[in-house]
Amino acid sequence: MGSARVFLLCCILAIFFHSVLCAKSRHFKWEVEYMHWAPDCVEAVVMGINGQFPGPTIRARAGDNLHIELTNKLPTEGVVIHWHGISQFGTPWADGTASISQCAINPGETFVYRFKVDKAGTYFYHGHYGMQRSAGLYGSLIVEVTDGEKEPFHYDGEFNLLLSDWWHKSSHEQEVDLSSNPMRWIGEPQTLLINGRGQFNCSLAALFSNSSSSQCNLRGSEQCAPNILHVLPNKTYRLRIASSTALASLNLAIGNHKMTLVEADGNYLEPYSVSNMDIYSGETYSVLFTTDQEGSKNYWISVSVRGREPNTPQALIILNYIPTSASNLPNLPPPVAPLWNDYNYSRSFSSKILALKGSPKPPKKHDRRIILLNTQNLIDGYTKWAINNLSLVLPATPYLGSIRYGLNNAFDHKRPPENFGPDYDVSKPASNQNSTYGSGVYMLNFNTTIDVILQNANALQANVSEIHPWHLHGHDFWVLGYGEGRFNEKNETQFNLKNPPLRNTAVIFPYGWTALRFVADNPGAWAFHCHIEPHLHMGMGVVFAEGVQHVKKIPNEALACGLTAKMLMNNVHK
Ligand SMILES: [Cu+2]
Repeated sequence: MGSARVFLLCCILAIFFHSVLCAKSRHFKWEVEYMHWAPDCVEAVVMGINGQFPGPTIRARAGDNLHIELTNKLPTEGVVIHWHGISQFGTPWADGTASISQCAINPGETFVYRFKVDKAGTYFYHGHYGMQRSAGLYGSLIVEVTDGEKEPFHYDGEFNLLLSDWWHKSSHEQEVDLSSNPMRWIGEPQTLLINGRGQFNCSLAALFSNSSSSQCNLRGSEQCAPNILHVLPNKTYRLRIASSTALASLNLAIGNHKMTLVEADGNYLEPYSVSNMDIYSGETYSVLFTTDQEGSKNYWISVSVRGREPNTPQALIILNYIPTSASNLPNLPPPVAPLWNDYNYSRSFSSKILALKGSPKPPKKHDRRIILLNTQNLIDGYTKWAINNLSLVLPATPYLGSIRYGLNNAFDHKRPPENFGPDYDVSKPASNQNSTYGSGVYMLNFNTTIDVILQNANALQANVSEIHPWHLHGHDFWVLGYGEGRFNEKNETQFNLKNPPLRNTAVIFPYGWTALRFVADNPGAWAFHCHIEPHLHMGMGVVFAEGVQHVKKIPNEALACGLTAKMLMNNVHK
């Protein structure tokens, strides 16, 4: 029987049984390579896929199986790709984290990522080795609801915006700068990119700006020409937004239009109407907007830096009302973001994000609570980030394989601390700023409920505490609450157990704490880390390992390095 007939039969059966039977396998052949590109009109070298930057957008339906055959065409370095927000239930080796879930794919070699996309939503993928995300290795992954199912909101059309930040210094040079003694900070990005496009040496809105930037004179065919969203009047559109920034926290607004948040990180939200929205690295959203403004005009969509003193111009694209010509620039100045350091605004925005009625609720009680203090430290003069005084260094043998096969010499099995000293003052630089390197592996009992309290603190410099968006692999967690100062067990009474949002990324605000809860029900070894690329690179992460004994046979290609490679060779020669 031909595959078309099998598929048809499956669909007929689905009418009687369940549409999941129609789940499709989707096959992709990708080659990762360096190429010349001008993301912000300045030519540079980017990491692209199949000659594209950003990488190709994947569209699938919930329940589909994806097969991505990834060939590494980088001449001299390994590569992996992480599927951000996908649970990888049953396929933890396909999570795409070098040294955690798999060995990096060597130059010239191919690795097949096989996994199921089980939940509709807005996702993205990106490199997770060294600073390859900063080099431009990212793209969109959109999962639509399965056939016959409906989203809990209506829209007439949709657009996708993948946000990132861009430096003119190469990611390799950035890496060396960050690893130097004394550390050389990478500084603020030169340009913000929307779908890989930005303008460095000109502005679309020079007319409205006080700076000396000249008006862009782009034909539209350039690699840096902005996207234009063409809309019809009196329709509702879904805007999918994902932030793959290496550093920048962002704020997005559509001139004259309100937006309603309806989805975050692949989970539905109680509709939340805003005039602008914050978005941190690692987060995704869907917002709805209605084209109810004067149709003879066009409008700006602006993306601005928040949370750090901005030194990067806004990114702008145009919302074009058909039939108005797209070349008519909006006649009002672009929307202005709230002040970069108005953290009350940021906290208020984040705390109003709540789960849609009927969403899964968190267990009422936790089995274990891990408190993670985030500090900036010096180790032998090198600037690092540390969690409970341990700065993460990744081992040569990926954790998943070494734990699964009981290779005890692959990393330091000493239990990392569950808390930090009662005398530690989070509002001041630490009196003893020394910390050590560690493996940061927390072994979680399978199917237990884990609370994580992320505790922010003062950095090395007095009166400085930064924003850190933390991302968990393999799970969504409930965000139970945010608070200021040092977390206290009494703060538990403030936890929202009624309608906390499920997310895979949550931010800690300066000097504050954020409380998360999740169930350790996904066998594997999962990274949990700050999504700011330089911070992770400087040690800001831990690993949660749970139910690893339930992990089925890990494909050999994921194990071909370190002690697991030795194990494979010994098995072959026995
Ligand atoms: Cu961080």
